[in-house]
Amino acid sequence: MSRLKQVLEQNSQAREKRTRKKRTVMPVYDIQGKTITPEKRRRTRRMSIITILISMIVIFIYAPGVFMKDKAEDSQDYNPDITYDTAAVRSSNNVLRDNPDEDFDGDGIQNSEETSLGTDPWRIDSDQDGATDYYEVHVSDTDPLQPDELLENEQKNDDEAKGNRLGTPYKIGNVILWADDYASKAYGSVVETLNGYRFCGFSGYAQFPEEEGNYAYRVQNGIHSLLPYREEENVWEVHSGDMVEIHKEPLEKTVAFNLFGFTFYGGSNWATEILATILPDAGFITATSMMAIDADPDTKESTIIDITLPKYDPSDGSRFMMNSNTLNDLLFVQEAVTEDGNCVAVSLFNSKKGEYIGIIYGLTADGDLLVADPDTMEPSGVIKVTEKARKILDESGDMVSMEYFDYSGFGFDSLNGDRISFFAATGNSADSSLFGGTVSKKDTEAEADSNTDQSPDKSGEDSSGEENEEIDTSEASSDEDNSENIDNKSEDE
Ligand SMILES: [Ca+2]
Ligand SMILES: [Ca+2]
Ligand SMILES: [Ca+2]
Repeated sequence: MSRLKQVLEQNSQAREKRTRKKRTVMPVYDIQGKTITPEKRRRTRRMSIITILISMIVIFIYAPGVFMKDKAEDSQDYNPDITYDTAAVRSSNNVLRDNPDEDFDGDGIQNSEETSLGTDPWRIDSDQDGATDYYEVHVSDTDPLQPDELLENEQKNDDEAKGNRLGTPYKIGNVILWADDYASKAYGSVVETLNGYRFCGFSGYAQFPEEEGNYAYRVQNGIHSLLPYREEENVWEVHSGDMVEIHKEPLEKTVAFNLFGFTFYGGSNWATEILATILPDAGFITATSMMAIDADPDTKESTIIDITLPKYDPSDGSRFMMNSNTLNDLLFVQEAVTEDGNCVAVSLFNSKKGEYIGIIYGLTADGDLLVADPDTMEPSGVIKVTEKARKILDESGDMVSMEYFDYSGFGFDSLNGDRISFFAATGNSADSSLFGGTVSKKDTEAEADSNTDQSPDKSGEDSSGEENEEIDTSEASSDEDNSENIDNKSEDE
């Protein structure tokens, strides 16, 4: 054996020893002190790979939805690049100064007095606490610029005097209500809209006129869902902000699937409903439970007419004398456009920014106002309108429901106190003098018959649903009596 051979052999033996040593299983312990075998280690590795894969799939399915939702919210905040007429701030102030004896908001307080009080001459309730400026200054002797809890106390006292309880049903318009709490009862209201009812600040139970139908749906982002129903009392559970539609027949259900932009619909059954529950509503792979009518939104159409310029004098300050935000004003504009084919001039005003004048030439399917610019006569944006109602203590101390609309668009927002004024129209049917002169509609709330003092909260031993039908509606029909008290002026909110 040569020396070389010997060395090579020794080397290979040593290598083998090293490998053998390496292969020796050294016991490995986990945190609990249990041995981890190689099989277990492999299993753990497989499990973590599967976990990572599943997480990636989950992220892939659900994460885009979060991102897309944010994007959708952003795009709603439509704010086109327009210029404001800042000179209008002075014009508006001049109009106020030159008309000290007028009462622009019709709250019973003259402009000059509003100026010295510091209250808003275009708003009947400057501090938005539900008590009109007149009531606070002349009746309750409270601060019209500091929110007070007058309404809630008034409601409690009123209930006490009449022997009513929180759960006593009452009526607003033709809807019978059972409030969940005194805040709902004192401040909440319901307004009838183009397609149904919107609940504002009210949470509780509602009963709708039977002739309208027996199925109440909440509509949220264009999707209908049946409201929770209490059969014993024949009432529907509603929450503040709910938009409710009444249907005569139950709506047909469907599940909308979307795979990478390809949409298809599956009939509603247990399997599709489970998928709709598991899968997100936005992303690359989605499943959304909806009603068949939600699947084709083309049923509602927008109204668009030729853009024509109404005759008006920009130097005429009369548009600064009003804040035409009542539902009657809105209905008047909608009719002028849809029925008479007339364009309507609108002024949006903010006491710091100034004014933007637009020409309303159409309505979206949802009733929002399509606006064109008077300089270019080209579409410039949309004024989004929302019908609202809230309770107020009017100048005579009556608690009434006031119907109005909120608006936003072109950087203006009624929630910031910005005004809106429809002040001119094309055609003969809509004379500019008609605008702002519409009487505010106030639905009188009627106390329901005290026999029906049965809250749906206390699961009924007897059927109050039948009793509800006995509610005397004669009190509710006093709308007209009430509106006579109202000055022939547009009112804020
Ligand atoms: Ca006033
Ligand atoms: Ca007030
Ligand atoms: Ca106040």
